[in-house]
Parts: sequence; structure tokens; C-alpha cells
Amino acid sequence: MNRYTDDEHEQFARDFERDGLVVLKQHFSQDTLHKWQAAFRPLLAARIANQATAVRGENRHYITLPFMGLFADESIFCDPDVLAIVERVAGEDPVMCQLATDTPLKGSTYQDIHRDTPALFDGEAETPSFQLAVNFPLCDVTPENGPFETTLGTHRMDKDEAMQAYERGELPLHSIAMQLGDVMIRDVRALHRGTPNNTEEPRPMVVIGYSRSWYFRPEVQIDVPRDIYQSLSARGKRLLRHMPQVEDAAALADSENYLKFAY
Ligand SMILES: O=C(O)CCC(=O)C(=O)O
Repeated sequence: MNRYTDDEHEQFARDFERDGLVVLKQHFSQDTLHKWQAAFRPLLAARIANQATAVRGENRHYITLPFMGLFADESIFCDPDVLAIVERVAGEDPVMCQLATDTPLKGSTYQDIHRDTPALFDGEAETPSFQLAVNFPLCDVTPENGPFETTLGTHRMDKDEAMQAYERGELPLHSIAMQLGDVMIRDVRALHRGTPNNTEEPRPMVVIGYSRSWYFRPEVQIDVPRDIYQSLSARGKRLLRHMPQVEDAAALADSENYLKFAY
């Protein structure tokens, strides 16, 4: 059920157009996220032990989540408010192409400022959004455990111009503190970086990627077990329509193949 009205969705979309992101406070069930957190902990440990993560910097791991069990949760990836805002900024009938986590650990460092995707057309920065990340943490995010830092409004700027403005000190970085349950929707073209986690506890941040209906990102995918696909709602099936289907959950990869992140 929607938490927000159409007018409020419109307001979020306007804020998104200006800033390149919006945060929905206390949107997802903390109870559900505590379960994700408990399920993620052994997955993180196993992937690190097997060196089966994409390393995104010192002590910083990107891990695709298996699309099964509690991670294949329509209350999360089909959330009607999130999708209403996604559709307002990136067009109707989007596709879902990514379900993963970014986790800085103690000893992580500042990332270089980057974007997660190149411009759609060379030399044409001023295009509407085509690739969004929906982020939500599996813990509270504080100044101590590595908050995401981002510029505002650079999603609609030429990358070189944005970088030069940043280097001239004209574009401040905003540190996004979040509580468990908060959800951020962002355009991945905004200049941003990960920051150090100075605590003993990992700081997992889930990322769900939604693209414009016709946009294909070969560098990411979600392997969807066929029986799980069959059990989804019409909306869930439609979002995952371009994702490969695998015979069963045992066939889900336990290695990481997403390696090129920064543009
Ligand atoms: O996890 C974060 O805070 C940001 C990570 C990030 O931007 C990246 O790895 O590309």
C-alpha cells in the first residue's frame, strides 16, 4: 500500500530532479531488515573467506545477493512508493537489473569521487535519468561507520565540468546519515564516494538497480531461479523480465562478476 499521495510522489520527483537523490525516512520495515542483516552476516563472512567479492577499495566489498529466500522480497523490490518515484524520474515500466550490497569494514578508506555509469550520449550530459540506485542500509549509518558522501545536482552535469567545479570547491559533499528503515533513491551519475568505516561492525548498504525500460547494463544481472520467478506477482515478473532465469537456487553464483563500477 502507498504511504505517500500522488502529490507527494510528484514533490519527491521534483526534489530528485534538483538534487539527484531523495531519502524516504523510515520506509522499510525494520523487522524485515533485521532479518536481512542476520542473513547477510554469514554470507559476507563466507564471501570474504573465499575472496568472492568485488573489492571496491581497501576493506570494502561489493557482493551480489542471491535472489532467493528473504532476499527475493517483493515488499522491498516492488515497493509502490519507491516504484512511483522511480517511474516519475526514469519513465514507466522500468527494469530491475541489480540486487547487491556495498560493505565497508574497519580499515576502509575514502574512495575517489566517481559516478557509477557513463553519460548516455558522449557530450550530452543533460539527459533525463536512465539508471537509478535504491539504497538502504542494514544498520544505522553514522559519521563513524562510513556514510555515503555525495554532491547534489551533478547528475545532470557534464562529468568533467562537475569534477572541475568540485575541485574548485564549488560543490560541497553531503554526508548521508541514515537509520535502519530509511531508503535513498539516487541517480548514479551524481559524483559521490564511500568513506571509511572506523567501527568494528560492517556497514552493509543494499543497492537495487532500476533502469529505464529500454536500458541494458551488461555489467550487472540478477540470476532468478525459475520457480521463484513463477511465484512472483505480475509486477515482480515484469520488473525482472530481462534477467536470466536459472533452473534452481543451487545454480546461483557464489562469486562476483561485477567489476567495472567507476566512471
Ligand atoms: O558504500 C558506499 O557508501 C558507496 C560505495 C560506492 O560508491 C562504490 O563502491 O562505488
